[in-house]
Amino acid sequence: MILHQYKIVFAGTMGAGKSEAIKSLSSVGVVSTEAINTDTQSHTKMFTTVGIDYGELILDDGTKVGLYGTPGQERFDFIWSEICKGALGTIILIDHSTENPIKELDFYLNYFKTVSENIIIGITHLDVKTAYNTSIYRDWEKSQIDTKYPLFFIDAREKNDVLLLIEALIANAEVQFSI
Ligand SMILES: Nc1nc2c(ncn2[C@@H]2O[C@H](COP(=O)(O)OP(=O)(O)OP(=O)(O)O)[C@@H](O)[C@H]2O)c(=O)[nH]1
Ligand SMILES: [Mg+2]
Repeated sequence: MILHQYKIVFAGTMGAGKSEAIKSLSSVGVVSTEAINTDTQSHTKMFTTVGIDYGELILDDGTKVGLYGTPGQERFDFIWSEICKGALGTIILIDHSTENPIKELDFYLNYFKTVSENIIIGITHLDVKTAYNTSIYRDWEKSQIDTKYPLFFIDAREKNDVLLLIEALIANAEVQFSI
């Protein structure tokens, strides 16, 4: 029996792993809106999300979680705010191997904190060799004055990593909104 039903949004940089995270978790076939990527300047990957991805996860306690993936490209930002309506919270995924991950993190966080009160951050692609090490996120956390956003290092291809983000988001909502 399903007692609760939640909606959770995946947002963040192009190629960070939003579609992959939903595929890793979903117990039903994912509705995907991927199309050939024409924005190869932003990312060289073959396909990119151009609408909304949808998947579903049933937690051990029977809670049904609707998983909604946003397109990473900024030209689709009109979809971002719509998708967040009625959501329990937003998971922002940032690809550590992009040119300037902190700039991307600030950009997505600044946008999504205006449409979502509950935000968790997941940094992906740590296995890819980059110019930065993970201390940039510790420094970034120290620079955050008002709100502290929980930040995790994950691999979007690993179900247990993505589950950790879902659990953290739900736990945060329990504290914030007594759900
Ligand atoms: N090496 C590595 N690859 C990852 C990781 N997380 C996800 N990927 C891969 O990154 C690629 C891009 O992932 P997607 O899920 O398509 O990215 P997206 O966030 O949906 O991107 P857009 O729809 O274009 O905004 C896929 O091939 C994933 O398997 C990670 O931590 N490490
Ligand atoms: Mg996608």
